[in-house]
Amino acid sequence: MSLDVRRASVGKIQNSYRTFPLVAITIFRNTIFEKLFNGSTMDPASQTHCVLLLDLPPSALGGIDLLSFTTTPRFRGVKNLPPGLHFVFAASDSSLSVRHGAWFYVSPGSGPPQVFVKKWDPATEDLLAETNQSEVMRWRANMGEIWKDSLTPYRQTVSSTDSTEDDDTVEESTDWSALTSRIGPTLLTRITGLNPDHWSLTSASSASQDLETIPGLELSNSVLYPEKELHFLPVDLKRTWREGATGRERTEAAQDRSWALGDLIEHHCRGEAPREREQEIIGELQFSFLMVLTLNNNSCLEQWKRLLTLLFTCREAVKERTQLFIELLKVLRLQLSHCSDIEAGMFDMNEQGGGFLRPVLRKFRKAFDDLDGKRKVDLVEEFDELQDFLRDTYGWELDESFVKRGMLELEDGERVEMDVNGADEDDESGEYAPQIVDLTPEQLKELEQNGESLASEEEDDAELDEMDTRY
Ligand SMILES: *[C@@H]1O[C@H](CO)[C@@H](O)[C@H](O)[C@H]1NC(C)=O
Ligand SMILES: CC(=O)N[C@H]1CO[C@H](CO)[C@@H](O)[C@@H]1O
Repeated sequence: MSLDVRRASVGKIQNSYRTFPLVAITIFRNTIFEKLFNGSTMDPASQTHCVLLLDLPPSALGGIDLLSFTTTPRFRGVKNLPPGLHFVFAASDSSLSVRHGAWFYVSPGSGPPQVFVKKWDPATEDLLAETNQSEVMRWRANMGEIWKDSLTPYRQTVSSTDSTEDDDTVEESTDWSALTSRIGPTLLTRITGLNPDHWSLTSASSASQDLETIPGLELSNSVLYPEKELHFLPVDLKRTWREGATGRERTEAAQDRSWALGDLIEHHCRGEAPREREQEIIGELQFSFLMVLTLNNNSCLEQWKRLLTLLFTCREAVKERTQLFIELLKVLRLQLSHCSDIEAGMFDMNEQGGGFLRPVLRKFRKAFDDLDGKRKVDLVEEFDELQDFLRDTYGWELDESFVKRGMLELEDGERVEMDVNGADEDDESGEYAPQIVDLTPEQLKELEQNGESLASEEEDDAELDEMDTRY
């Protein structure tokens, strides 16, 4: 008894996130036998884990994990879900309308098939979990009615061999597991609130950090759905030193953000073990990336950028947490391999200069100078793979094989010549970027002779404040 699943348009599927993805799934019966069996009670043994997406308007956008599609009137959900974490999302149509999604977790093991029931509320245009247990029981009991014709098998790619009969092939994407490897219940609950199996958010969910920076956000359509606040790790690139730090400590913490990273890991991540807390940083990076990819949410994009900027401007931490950074480089490479198709601008990769990422990566490369031994070898290897990928895909050069020199004008008008490799980086990494130049001993001396004792520790507070405005 096969289910014939056809797509009206598959041309765009590889680029499913570039324009709004359009894969029409047309499900229809193709044999007389299916007509006979349709509606009969199904053999429970043939049932698999599934998620129902009910009450969607006609031609809605539906999606699960990395695949999205336009639904047909008959569509009721997705079956054959592999165990693990999944993300379903929907929107009233496949244009620019606000998307709603929810994370849920299919437990492994040999228990009975799990059924997740989500329904579209037309009044609020929101995707809700069905909380009425009698409703859930009713859907469970009547699964046979919709199983064949209205549930589409889980898949992550569209293969051309679709017409092969009978096996409802599960094409598992290993990428999805890799892209979610560090996302877990603790993280989802921290960010979206305690709502197991329906950790939800929408395109327009915002983080408090962004309320000032995204124009028009506070005016958004929050009458229908009061916006849910996302509880991201509080990355503040403008203050990366401890409370009460002054002078040199601040200056150093602005150049090497390891203190700020450590503070997030120790005081804001919720994992039990230290290693778990570190991995939560990666988890949040994965979460925010996927929420940009599937929902186009801007707050998540901002958090993704903030986290990467923070991580890649650490030096000391690279020594202490080498494993974390090796994993970071791996995860980033995989993410970047998925973002090239997203609609223009979202990830800025092809922008001249590579957006925010290229300069911070270049800077990061320099942190390896302080390392030695095996961890350096491992880190360099991972970095080189990322570098090769970026060169092949985007034509980026991260190597700095030449040293640029230029004149730097000091506050009193004095001009000194120095390396300006850092200069273009700082231009590009935005308003938070510290204006840092590495002085050679000669230059330091010269500065001191000119009465500008930048490195001196006796600066008084007035001078300090002045300095801070530059960081
Ligand atoms: C739950 O659903 C049943 C029908 O399936 C209905 O009779 C009942 O009123 C619902 N309960 C609530 C609290 O909505
Ligand atoms: C497509 C879409 O709805 N994008 C929204 C993502 O979230 C930001 C704010 O966080 C909104 O401004 C966008 O409209």
